[in-house]
Amino acid sequence: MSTDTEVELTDSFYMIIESLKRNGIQNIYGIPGIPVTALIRSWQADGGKFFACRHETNAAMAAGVAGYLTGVPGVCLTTPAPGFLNGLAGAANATTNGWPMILLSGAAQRRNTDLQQGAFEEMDQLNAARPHVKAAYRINHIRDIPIGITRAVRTAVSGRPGAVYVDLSHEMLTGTMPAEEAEKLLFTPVDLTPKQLPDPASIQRAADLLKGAKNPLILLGKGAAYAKIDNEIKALVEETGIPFLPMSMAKGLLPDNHPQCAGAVRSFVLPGADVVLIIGARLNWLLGNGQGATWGNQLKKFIQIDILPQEIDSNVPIAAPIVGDIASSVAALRTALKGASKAPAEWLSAISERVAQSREKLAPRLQVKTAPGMMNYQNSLGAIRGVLAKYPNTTLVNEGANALDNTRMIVDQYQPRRRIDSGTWGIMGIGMGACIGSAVVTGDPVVAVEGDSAFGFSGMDVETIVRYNLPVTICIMNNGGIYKGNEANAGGFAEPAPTAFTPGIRYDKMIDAFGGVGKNATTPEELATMLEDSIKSRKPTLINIVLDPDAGVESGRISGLNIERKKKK
Ligand code: OXT
Ligand code: ADP
Ligand code: MG
Repeated sequence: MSTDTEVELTDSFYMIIESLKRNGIQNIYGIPGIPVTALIRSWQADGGKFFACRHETNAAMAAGVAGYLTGVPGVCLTTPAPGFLNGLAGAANATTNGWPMILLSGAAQRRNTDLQQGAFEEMDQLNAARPHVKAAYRINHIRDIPIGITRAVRTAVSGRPGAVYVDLSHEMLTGTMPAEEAEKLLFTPVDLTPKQLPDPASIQRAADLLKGAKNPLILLGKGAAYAKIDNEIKALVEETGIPFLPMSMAKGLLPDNHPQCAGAVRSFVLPGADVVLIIGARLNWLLGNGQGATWGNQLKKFIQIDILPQEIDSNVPIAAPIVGDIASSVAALRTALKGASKAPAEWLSAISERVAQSREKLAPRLQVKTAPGMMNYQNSLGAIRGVLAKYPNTTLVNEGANALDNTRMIVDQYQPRRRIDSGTWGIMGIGMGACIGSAVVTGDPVVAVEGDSAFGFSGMDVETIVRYNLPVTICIMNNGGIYKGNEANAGGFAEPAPTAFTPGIRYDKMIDAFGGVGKNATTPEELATMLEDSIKSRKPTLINIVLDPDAGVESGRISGLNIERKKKK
């Protein structure tokens, strides 16, 4: 008798599935194909959830968003070469946003790939991934699976979170080993996100600065939302009496209608503040890189809490850096500030007055009447705003240009981590993936407010939303194009302008075709009723919102970043 028949063997699929489970992974998003189809079937057979998407980028976006919302890396599984490359776009987005995720991909035989002999879907995926992820690892042997998967998970969640690529080599995927030995290799990791305590001296320096401030401001970023210390952040804000400004995805960490929220007067508080406490935000393009007109052309005294040391002084000098995790740093800062007097009342009342004015100015614009089929961003979003206020546990997914900027301004958020958007890169294409990821991990309703162009980047995954019966409502802000739908070809030719789509598209018919609910809204009243019905029903729904094709401006609020032609023809 040969040894093979005497020793019970196990295979790499078992080792991958067990290792993922021991790392807390319950869901995988992806697309099957050679060589991972059987792995996916085995995962499902074992009770794991698999969300089969229609494009790997959307699967990877779903995984990234799931990672952001839960703190457990979202996992995306792809086939080699193009499947992997599609997934890589979502992994790069997760890395850029600081979201934990893992991209697992099957790969062609290393023997042929390394000699460039032309294997099926041959590609040097490890090296292609490297610049776009926090780390890229390859598991070459079945014995390395438990360590390899845990290493990926620990890398994804520790420090500044990000995406990790794991190359599942063909040789490894076909491997077997004795079952008894395999069991000894499997393990559950201990303390995946240990505390990273700040230096007490850095806390004292920051507390002293804040105590001496006349016009202090707290800037909350999505790192603060990710830290999930919502009550402690609320306590810091309320104990100090310091006004706060949320970055886009930090909206709702404290409610937008909180008396200290300065969201409605951004261009007053950024130049007006003297000391700014940044919690989990980067001084990148979204904050004028910490300088210039955004800040009144003055260098502020910045206190910055971040887990990544090299984020400090990345754009401008930081007067009081605090390097540590947000939970430990905020706790230490609160202790150091005990007994300190509150922020000057004049500063807060000047802000409150302006916030009230700003909100009053906006209110009538949200009610304006327009002819049927000629809605604008303000009255359509006014309707959406009213409905969402009744369902604060809804996750809002948002992308576009005008569709993005107006929604951020008009729709208030009331709960933490309920807004997912184009993020740090300002990209289109997060839409349907973000809907899938957030619906899966929260179980709560999701409403996507999508520019009609933005929607096109991920639109086919509406079918996935219908197939898994996810409680998602997709609202398409249909102005017929990118920024506007009525631009003519600049040369006066008959072909369309680069920004214009086919007029009068009925996106609602798309979801009809898949068996979901399609609606066409021509007035704010219709829209409000359709949206509320849809949230209540939890049925996958798409509402085509018919806007005036002239509604919208070039590039929304960031038109200043455009480059105009220097020499006119
Ligand atoms: O204080 P001031 O006076 O300044 O006022 C501010 C607030 O105080 C006030 N406010 C309020 N007032 C009253 N009440 C309330 N509640 C309130 N809240 C706020 O409102 C203003 C604005 O507030 P905000 O937003 O805080 O302030 P501001 O100054 O705008 O903030 C600056 C920024 C930079 C932080 C902010 O603007 C921001 O976050 N911007 C993000 C911009 C972004 O990411 N844009 C997306 C990219 S645009 C472009 O690249 C597009 N592409 C190209 C492309 C991309 N991106 N990706 C890929 C993969 N391929 C191609 C494309 C194709 S957009 C696009 C499609 C566009 O077409 P669509 O059809 O999809 O969309 P439509 O435009 O709708 O047609
Ligand atoms: P926003 O886009 O909202 O301004 P960014 O993504 O630019 O936010 O910044 C988030 C910051 O938060 C990153 O610099 C990241 O390193 C930091 N961060 C994320 N999680 C933590 C944490 N738990 N503790 C400390 N810093 C964190
Ligand atoms: Mg549009």
